Amino acid sequence: MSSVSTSAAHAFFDALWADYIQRTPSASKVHQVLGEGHDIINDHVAFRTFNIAPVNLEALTGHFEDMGYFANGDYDFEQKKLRAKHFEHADPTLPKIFISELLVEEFSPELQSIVQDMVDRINPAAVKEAKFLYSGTHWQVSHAEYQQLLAESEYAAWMSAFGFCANHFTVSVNELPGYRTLESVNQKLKDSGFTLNAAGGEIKGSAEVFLEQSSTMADEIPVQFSDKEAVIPSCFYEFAKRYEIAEGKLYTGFVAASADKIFESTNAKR
Ligand code: OOG
Ligand code: NI
Repeated sequence: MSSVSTSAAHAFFDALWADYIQRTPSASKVHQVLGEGHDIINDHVAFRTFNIAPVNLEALTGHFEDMGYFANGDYDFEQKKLRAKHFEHADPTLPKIFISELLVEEFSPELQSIVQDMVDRINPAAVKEAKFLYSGTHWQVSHAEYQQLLAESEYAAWMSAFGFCANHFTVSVNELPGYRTLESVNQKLKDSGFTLNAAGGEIKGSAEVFLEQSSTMADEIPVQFSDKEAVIPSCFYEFAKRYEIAEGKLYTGFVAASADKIFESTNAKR
């Protein structure tokens, strides 16, 4: 690990966070409620993309490899038609990275054509800069196109509205002073007025799979479509508690069955 790549990584996450809180007003409130003046350590940050050039998963992961990250897990989501990978860094103060991509060819020709039109707007040279990862949309779809995508894939619709950005940051409950359990974190959040994602239960996973996760339902913010403005779900905050797989060694991977439900944090609340 070079200190050059580590300091570049810290600068990257500062910029990514500044972008994320613009569409996630509740993120700063999460820090106030849980942090009470302490720094919050993030377990991981998640990104979404499409499996088509020039923005497929492998095209984006080069930025993390440049920062010193290495790949350490592959995940498949058959029903949602997604695949994902996770990356880790030798510097424990840097968050893990979870990147998924939509398997576009498995959807209808109509969805494929809307997505291809979106991706065609991207300048391939822009993808080669790390700041592409928080560059947002490079296109504008109509509200009807958004609805059409939503009918087939909530993920595709979310991408059409928000593009490239941090989908969520994740509080590391292991490193959160004052809380021993994920239940107590969830209770504090609910008492403070947050709505948790209840898909598959508020707590996804267990000590048996070495990872417990929960998340807020995404904030809802106004988005300007090509024809009109509409209020839709943006980004959320996740909470993760990891368990030891060996003495003094926490599990560093993800759990596909739990992740499958975390994806639903950007569904509409009702
Ligand atoms: C990613 C959902 C999965 C996790 O920690 O399991 C995930 C997403 O919603 O893009 O973040
Ligand atoms: Ni996550």
